[in-house]
Amino acid sequence: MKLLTSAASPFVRKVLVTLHETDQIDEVETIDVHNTPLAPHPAVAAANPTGKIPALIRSDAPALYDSRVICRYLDHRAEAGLYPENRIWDTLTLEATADGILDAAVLIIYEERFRPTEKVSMEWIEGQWTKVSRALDALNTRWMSHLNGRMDMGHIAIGCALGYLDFRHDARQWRTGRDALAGWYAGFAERPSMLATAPKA
Ligand SMILES: N[C@@H](CCC(=O)N[C@@H](CS)C(=O)NCC(=O)O)C(=O)O
Repeated sequence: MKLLTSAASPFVRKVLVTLHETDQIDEVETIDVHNTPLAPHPAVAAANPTGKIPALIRSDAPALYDSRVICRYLDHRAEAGLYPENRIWDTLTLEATADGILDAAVLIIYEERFRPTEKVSMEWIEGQWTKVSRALDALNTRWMSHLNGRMDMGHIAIGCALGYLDFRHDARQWRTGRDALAGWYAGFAERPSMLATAPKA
């Protein structure tokens, strides 16, 4: 299998952490690509019509894309139990919360990076940050008992989302007023899978 990656992408990181946690990292060749909304890499566009990474190219079947699909496929392949039946809807909602944080956090970076300066909308950026902030509050108040339980895909996704906030939005200081979540992340960030996949610019 070949995985189209970038060292800065938090969605790619979800897949890499899953590969480590399910002991499949040696079964995938990673191919680093330069991919932006304005200039999708040809290999990415060929594998995923939406032009986004990660995409997983398989030799015997069509490419898979969207981190949620790839992670679920990898879990199924390894029978790793990252989507426990007894709390499946919570697990998927937690993953969706992480991906929602990431969509908003990545769009802020794109707004600043890919739009002409005079067209950058601070109001729009703050609207995106409000989504992040609301989701972080929900995690800190409503999701801590899940996060403090046995690891599933929700944990991996939230770990990657918080790692991305540290990487790209450090100045926003997401930990302030969210001690429970910050405490949980301090432990999760020390997992070997997280240490091995730290984002790079
Ligand atoms: N829902 C997708 C989001 C993937 C995504 O947004 N990837 C970014 C890199 S972090 C990308 O490839 N962006 C290029 C674009 O938006 O055209 C997933 O979970 O895989």
